[in-house]
Amino acid sequence: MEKRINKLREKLNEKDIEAFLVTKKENVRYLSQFTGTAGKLLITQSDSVFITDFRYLEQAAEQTDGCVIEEISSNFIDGFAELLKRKNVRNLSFESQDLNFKTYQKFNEKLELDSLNPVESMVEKLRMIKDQNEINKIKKAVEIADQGFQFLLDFIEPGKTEKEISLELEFFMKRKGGEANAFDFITASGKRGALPHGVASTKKIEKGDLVTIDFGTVFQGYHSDITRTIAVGEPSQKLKEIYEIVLRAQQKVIAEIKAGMSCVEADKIARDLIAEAGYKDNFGHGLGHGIGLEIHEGPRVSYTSDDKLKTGMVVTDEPGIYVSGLGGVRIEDDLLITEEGCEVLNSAPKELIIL
Ligand SMILES: [Mn+2]
Repeated sequence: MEKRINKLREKLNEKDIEAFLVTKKENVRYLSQFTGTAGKLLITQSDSVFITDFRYLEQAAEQTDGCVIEEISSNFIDGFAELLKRKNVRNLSFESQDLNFKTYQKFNEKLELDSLNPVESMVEKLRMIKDQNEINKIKKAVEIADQGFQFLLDFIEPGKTEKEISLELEFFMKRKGGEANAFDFITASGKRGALPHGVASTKKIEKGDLVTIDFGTVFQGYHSDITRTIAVGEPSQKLKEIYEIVLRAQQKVIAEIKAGMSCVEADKIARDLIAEAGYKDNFGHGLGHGIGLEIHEGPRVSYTSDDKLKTGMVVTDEPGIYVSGLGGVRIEDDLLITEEGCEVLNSAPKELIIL
């Protein structure tokens, strides 16, 4: 973990940051390995201090390495003011996307600093590139999700509700070692398939429906994210056509995506193909996003992104076509970006399956 903290320290140096308070749970976990809920990290040029309360002292001692543990139990702000004084910190930077306004006001009032400075996405930028240890955890989360898809093929049938499907899928993946749902699963069947984020409802699966299931699990903190669309009974010609277009777009991305490409270019691979097929206005979201300790993290793979793809990023490839009143199709895999291209982490089948 010291390696990660040292990398962060280099960034702090570049930006002349004297002391940095990390409060976002996933960032604290990334830098310290601490999995509890109450922990903060104070990083200065010479110190890495892990701050927690009495409930987590033992866990912090067990999980963290490379940091000094500091207990602040009763009154955080007074204890923190004292710690900063002891470390001679005069200028403190904080994570502007995480620290709430009330806490900021308190810091302003009580810390007696020369300056209090907002910093954006500093640790998140480091987190975009995964090391081997992180890739292994994502792979395990993906493997469990792929098994979940096989389970669905046996489970889905007309008459079952979308909610029932989501619930049984959750139970199955947790039994396989998933520790939590990566997000509220989307199970959208028939016309509801036109809702890109249609969470499972009480609608029953009917013959002729396409069913889009977007789900994932968490393994040792790391997320997987997969979408498959399957047919229950013979779908209409139009839905079959849409399926083939989405599949071609999804596979074209796999064939062409690689390190060095901008995220806008990657998005364009799928977007152009879908537009040429006549569905330009039916693909309203970006191609994908990074996954890791969070289900949505950098880079953003979309037509408005400033990010660039680099080796070691793990991103989703999830084009879709949604037609109001008819239904929709989305197909999603998780990709590890490499020098020459990408490694597809999922192995669940993608040809149209008709149950
Ligand atoms: Mn996704």
